[in-house]
Amino acid sequence: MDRLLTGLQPSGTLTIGNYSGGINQVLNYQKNYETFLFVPDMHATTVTQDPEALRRNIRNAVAVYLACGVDVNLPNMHLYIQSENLYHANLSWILECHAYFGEMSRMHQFKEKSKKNENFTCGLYTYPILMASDILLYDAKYVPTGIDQKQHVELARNLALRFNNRYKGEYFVCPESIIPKVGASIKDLQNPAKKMSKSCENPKSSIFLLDPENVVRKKIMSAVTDSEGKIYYDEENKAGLSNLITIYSIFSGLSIEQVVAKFDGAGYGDFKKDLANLLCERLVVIQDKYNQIINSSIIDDALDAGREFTTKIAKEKYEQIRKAVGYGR
Ligand code: AQP
Repeated sequence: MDRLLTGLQPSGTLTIGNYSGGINQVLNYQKNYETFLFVPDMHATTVTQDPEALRRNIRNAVAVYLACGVDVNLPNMHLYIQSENLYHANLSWILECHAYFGEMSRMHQFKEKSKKNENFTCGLYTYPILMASDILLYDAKYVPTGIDQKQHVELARNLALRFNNRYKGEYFVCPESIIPKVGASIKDLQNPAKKMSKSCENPKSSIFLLDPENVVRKKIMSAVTDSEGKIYYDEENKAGLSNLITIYSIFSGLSIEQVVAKFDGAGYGDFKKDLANLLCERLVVIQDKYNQIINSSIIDDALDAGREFTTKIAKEKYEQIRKAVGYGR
């Protein structure tokens, strides 16, 4: 089985955007690939985190993965926490010494996120290299992500190629991103020029997977659209409405064309009401499961098994790389 790897940083409660770019893809692929699904808690500290909130968000993230349908009973599913495995940071250092300042300065996410805070950290600048380490440690061939992470997977690929060439061996597998055809970038409900994020400042901008029903309804009903009043898909000229159509498509399983056909002739108000009903129906199921799981031992059992399994693999890879570079005796 080829290996597939992805993670969602516990920098807040996961959104329907994270569901679309991350979790939903794992659900689609988990039976066909050896899946490495982790909680990148070290990535979350590239911006300031409250330690208690971070710890809570890590557990919440795992409970959400499971509640959405990630199946830890599959023998090919490995679920783990990044910081519990020291090899991620160790390999990251080696990769940092092979990454160029120029290429790192071109990372879109860094440019975006560093604008928000004058005192951004060095971690924010170098975290794509840690992400490369997360991927390369396990010889992952495929990395399902939203469009925002595509450039980081390309960096991982470039670092793998550069390392293999420099040390003349097939040390790393070159990874490829898998971007969903629909829902690669769910937009901010209040400003569809931006992507939806966990850390959006406006609470009406994002729908969180654990939002209560009444909150979901309000957010959908107040989502920005346009004044034309006609339902069709046009990302450029009708970004807000097209975003809602995309969300409908993801949560209904209908194609974009089928959603548009279903609401042919309807008004925005009716479409939004139907979308809110659909989302609430789906999220209630996830939230019920989440409530059953959050305090159960399933989480720790899965994470313990995942840590043990993945640490062995990571250690082996790290030792190979360390030797190739010339470290130690
Ligand atoms: N809006 C989005 N649409 C589709 N996919 C998305 N992803 C994130 N936002 C969207 C995908 O979700 C996975 C996990 O992302 P992450 O949490 O590791 O980092 P992120 O991309 O920085 O996500 P956020 O929500 O924007 O977090 P904050 O606010 O903390 O920066 C990835 O596959 C990502 O592509």
